[in-house]
Amino acid sequence: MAQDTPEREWWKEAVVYQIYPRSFNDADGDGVGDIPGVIEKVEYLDELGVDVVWLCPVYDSPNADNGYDIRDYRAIMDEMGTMDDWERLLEEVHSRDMRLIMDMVLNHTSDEHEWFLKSKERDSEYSDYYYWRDGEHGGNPNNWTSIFGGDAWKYDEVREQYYLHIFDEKQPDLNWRNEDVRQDVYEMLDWWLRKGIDGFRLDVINLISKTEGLPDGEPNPGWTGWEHVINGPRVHEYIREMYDEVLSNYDIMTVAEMPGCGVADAQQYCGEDGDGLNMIVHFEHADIPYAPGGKWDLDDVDIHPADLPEVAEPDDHFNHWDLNELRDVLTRWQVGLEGEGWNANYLGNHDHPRTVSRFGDDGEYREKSAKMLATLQFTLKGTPFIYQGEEIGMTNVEWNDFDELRDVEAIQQSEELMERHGVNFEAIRHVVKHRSRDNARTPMQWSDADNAGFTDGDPWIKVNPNHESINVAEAREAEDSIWAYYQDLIDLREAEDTLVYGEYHLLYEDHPDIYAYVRADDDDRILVVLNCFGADMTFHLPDHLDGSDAELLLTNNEDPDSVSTDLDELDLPPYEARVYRL
Ligand code: TEU
Repeated sequence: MAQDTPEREWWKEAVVYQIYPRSFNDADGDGVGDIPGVIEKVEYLDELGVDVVWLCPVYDSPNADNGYDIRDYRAIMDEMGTMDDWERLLEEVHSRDMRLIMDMVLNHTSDEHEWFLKSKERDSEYSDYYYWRDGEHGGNPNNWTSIFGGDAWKYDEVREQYYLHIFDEKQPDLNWRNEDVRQDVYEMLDWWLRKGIDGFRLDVINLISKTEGLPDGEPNPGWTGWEHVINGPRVHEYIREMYDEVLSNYDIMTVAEMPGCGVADAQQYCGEDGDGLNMIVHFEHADIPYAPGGKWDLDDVDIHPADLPEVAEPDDHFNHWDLNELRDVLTRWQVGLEGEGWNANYLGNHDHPRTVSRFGDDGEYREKSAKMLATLQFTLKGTPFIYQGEEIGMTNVEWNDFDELRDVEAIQQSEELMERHGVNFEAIRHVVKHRSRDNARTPMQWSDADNAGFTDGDPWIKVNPNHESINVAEAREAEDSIWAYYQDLIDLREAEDTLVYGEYHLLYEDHPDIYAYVRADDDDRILVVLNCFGADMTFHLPDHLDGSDAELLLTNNEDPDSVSTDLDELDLPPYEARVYRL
């Protein structure tokens, strides 16, 4: 692709690494990861080869939802360090030619935010900053439920009204219809941008406009009311305004997290003539292993006290996914945004169980399948996002006791499940194992030392016992580790423009095990072939492509030198990944 192609952007060429700071590295020994801990690891990130660090919330917060409940947008949470620490982090990142993007939560604040405290006192300036309503027939103003379980309304004794909270009751929704709210938000965003950051990851930003009148929703086993909250009537107007007034003034990257966003919506949010956002973190592939009502819709799971102790479901039940479904979703986004927008390619983050446990095999083929999944992520068109620990193939963990849970969603949903079915934790333990967000939040495994080298203190959440064999120190010793493979992938993407800008052409539309596609520019073709499961497969190059001069660019095969370039008939061992230049 020619150097002067107008669609070239640094954020398209970048590799992003997501840090959940609470679980990343603890420098002061209080058991909670912190900003000085991140600073200690900037060098590590540089060596891995990442370009952009996305820092999950570090703002002042009472931590009902680990920082996604912000009490003060302009201050750093005590546990995380100080603003000076944060400034130092920015410097450290920039001095290595990397960039920093901040996670920003604008749909809601903490109920301890000054705006909310004033709002509930009916302070004239702030009275209308949140959704306040009188009750209906002695109950909630409508039938909406919270994403975390339970009702979406809470009665406030001071104001004697109910307020809306789509997430936890400590996360009241901001009323974006109020222009003062919007102006305050924009000013705050500008304040951060003036500090020199390189962009934002915008939390649930497509939830900020609710249907006028807040009508009842269709009852839904997962989340009632979502159709009045997601992609609401004025959402494009608000985002466009935010872009025009603030974001467009800076050369930044904007990653918008959007549950319930389809590719047609995405074209509007981030397309050429869209609202100005760069890319969308959508949920269409991430939600595949879940029932229609979402990850905690468990009507299809047997939970009967009588079944104990045989209640444990085979792991397959929870992680079942169909390649056709995954390929359809990814292809829809690849094709739908071609020339129209840009994809954010992730498989896991802090809200989902671990990638290799969901989409790969975290037993026998852990290393091989983790590498295969990473190959998928890095060779699709879009910006790849690594979630901390993916680069060493971290896995889910057993949750043996209710008291081990830390995630507000896992706790609330488990309580609801136990109550609904009249069972104890033992009966739903297997559900939590495959659904809890805590799986992704166990501490980063730096070494085989106590607490995985994460902290000298008592970790705030349990450490996965498998850190004895799965850890960074070990991965960096071994030449063919997952870690080394990530480095290779990053190098490859940097070297091959076609992997960044080339078009995606799907091959093998409905093969149940093999996912294959070509990335193509005018004069270059790169073929990606992935055996997604644990059986041997054979791949045949379709007739319309010429594989006679194929050159192997990368493989996760244990013996790369033995790998064939005969694409007419290619034997693929379990979880094999191959990248060829045609
Ligand atoms: O997540 C939004 C969201 O809708 C889902 O991730 C949801 O929390 C869960 O996965 C449903 O099963 C964002 C943040 O990423 C998450 O950590 C926060 O808890 C949430 O918003 C509220 O701010």
